[in-house]
Amino acid sequence: MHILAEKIQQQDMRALARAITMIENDHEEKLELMSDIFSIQKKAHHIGITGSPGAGKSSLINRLLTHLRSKDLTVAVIAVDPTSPFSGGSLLGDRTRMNQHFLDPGIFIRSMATRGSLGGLARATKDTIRVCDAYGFDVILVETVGVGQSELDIMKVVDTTGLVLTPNSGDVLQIFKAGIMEIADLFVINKADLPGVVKLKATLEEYMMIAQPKGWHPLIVKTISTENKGMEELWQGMTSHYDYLYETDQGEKRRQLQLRLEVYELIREEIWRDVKIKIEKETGKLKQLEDPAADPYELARSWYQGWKGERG
Ligand SMILES: Nc1nc2c(ncn2[C@@H]2O[C@H](COP(=O)(O)OP(=O)(O)O)[C@@H](O)[C@H]2O)c(=O)[nH]1
Ligand SMILES: [Mg+2]
Repeated sequence: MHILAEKIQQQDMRALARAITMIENDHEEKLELMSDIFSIQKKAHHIGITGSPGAGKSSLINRLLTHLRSKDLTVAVIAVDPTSPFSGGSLLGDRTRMNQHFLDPGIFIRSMATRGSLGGLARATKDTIRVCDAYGFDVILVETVGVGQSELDIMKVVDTTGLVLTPNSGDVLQIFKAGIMEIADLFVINKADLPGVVKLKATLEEYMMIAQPKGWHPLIVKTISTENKGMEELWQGMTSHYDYLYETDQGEKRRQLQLRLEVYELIREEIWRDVKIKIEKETGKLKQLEDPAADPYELARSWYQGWKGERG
């Protein structure tokens, strides 16, 4: 077994941090490490927290973190929001509280580096979740801004997704259009101290009437992060979703679907690498680009057919 995997299993936090850096940098030992990491039994409840910038995700996570620690649960937080790195300080609330978190061995907080492509970030985040899992955390919280495909990709690997909305923000329509509504297992109305809560709740209920979700019916929870209110209700909602997943066959179905998508993703990477190498080795093909009338559709078709033909 890779030395880092061994150390992570023994709950060495520095090894955990080093492994994540290795993932971010696409280190040559990454696949070997990940394979060993994968073989370690997982047990964490993976929770995604998504929503527009400013909805209060970081504040909420900070409060939830404290709440979970009071229940003696260990927690890893992975922040994928490039606009609000946890290391920035202010986002974890006041400095005292932040320091308190950093001194606690039951907490691990990491912002994913924003370098690399967005797809790369999603991939790196999935691997980071796995490494935290191998370490043995009870709960893994992932913060992402719900804006694009890469966030949706990340949300596919968690058990429970909480979508954070705020009253009177006009978020809902945008989120609805982006297809993010459908991934919510839990609607969190944060900033419930502001006016418009009743209306937002009615809008969400209306949405569910139209969408008619099968099986799990998303819960609506109200929170006020700034006043530390609603955390127990939020946690209850999250655990009841988790219980639903594993008391029915939904959890197992979800696991298999995620695994399938991941295998597809890895195959896609492999095939593409193979095709690209072949094409670029054949100078004749690249020469075709010099033709001013070169048609990308035709070229793609014939180059791909050529690659397939060669494989017989
Ligand atoms: N009034 C009110 N403000 C909040 C609440 N939760 C967070 N905020 C504020 O909203 C702003 C954005 O919060 P932040 O956690 O950084 O949002 P994020 O971008 O979603 O992570 C900060 O100024 C918070 O203090 C809340 O429950 N009520
Ligand atoms: Mg944030």
